[in-house]
Amino acid sequence: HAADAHRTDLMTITRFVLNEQTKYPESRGDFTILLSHIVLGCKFVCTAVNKAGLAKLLGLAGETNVQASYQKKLDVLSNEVFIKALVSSGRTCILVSEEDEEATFVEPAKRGKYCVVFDPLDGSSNIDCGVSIGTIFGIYMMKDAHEPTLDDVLQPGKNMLAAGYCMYGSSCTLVLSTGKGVNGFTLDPSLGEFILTHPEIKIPKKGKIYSVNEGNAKNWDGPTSKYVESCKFPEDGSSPKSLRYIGSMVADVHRTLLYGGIFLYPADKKSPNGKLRVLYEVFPMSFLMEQAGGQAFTGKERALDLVPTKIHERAPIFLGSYDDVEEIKKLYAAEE
Ligand code: AHM
Ligand code: MG
Repeated sequence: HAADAHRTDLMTITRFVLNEQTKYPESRGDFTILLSHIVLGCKFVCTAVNKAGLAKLLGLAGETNVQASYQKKLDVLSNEVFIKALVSSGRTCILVSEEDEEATFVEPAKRGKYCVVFDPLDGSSNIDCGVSIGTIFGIYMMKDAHEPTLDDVLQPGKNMLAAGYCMYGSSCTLVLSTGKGVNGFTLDPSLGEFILTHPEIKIPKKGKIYSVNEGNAKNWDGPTSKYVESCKFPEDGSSPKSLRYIGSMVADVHRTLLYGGIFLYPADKKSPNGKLRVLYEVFPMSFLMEQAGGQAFTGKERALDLVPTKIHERAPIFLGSYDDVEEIKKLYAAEE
């Protein structure tokens, strides 16, 4: 349609968040400003990821990160981009990044009331082969104007004010929740704007896909093994589930959110707390899942109830469609 080609009445992410925030009379635009800085970081990283193959940005940066895995140049760059974007927003006071062993306390002159926890570029094993990777973030608010301490970020996930991720895939997609449902925005490269393309995302109540690194099966516990077995050999006569596993949490969770099913990174004998990080991987994704009508469970409790004691703490995670997570909860309950 000719008229569509000239549509200018687009719901950009800034317009969307402004609309949401103006419903609060006390809102002074701080959250919108913070988010616009996060969005800028995502656009920057998106461009860098797209150019990486050409610009020879790929490869080892010559440093090892706190997780002792090799840090790629794009990881380093993305971390710098987000730290700078967040500090310069003037709205943050504590930043926790997967790439930095210590939290960053913003200097008083640039301080604001928000704490941001993030993984600037997740899916490190997929960087060099052009498979989807992403940024994950969660936002807490300081309760009052005290001197910031680590306790301000060591809060249960249910206290998050907002969470989201940006996926650098076949398109650049930003999925966000400010606690009133989940919305998805796609970057229009010609405009440089994220446009609302997936309003009010709801995860299907039950799905047909399971997503897990089955290479770890040898070391799984009973409930996880039983669950995955039941995905392949269902006892109720239903069809087996399909397996999809990318190995990029953002991409695996994004598919789970849109198509339904379950994503799991369970505990195993070698990693009793699983692999994924509570603050900037487990919490933001669990927040989004619940906001979309799904569930997130650690094998012991509702994921968002967990109270972290260290900023880089790990936890097992089972998240996705309500009914599918309910199954795994039953199996863990039966163990007790
Ligand atoms: P990373 O932070 O080193 O990228 O690791 C996190 C990633 C997640 O994106 C993904 O869900 C998981 O690791 C995959 O782990 P595995 O390769 O053990 O299956
Ligand atoms: Mg990560």
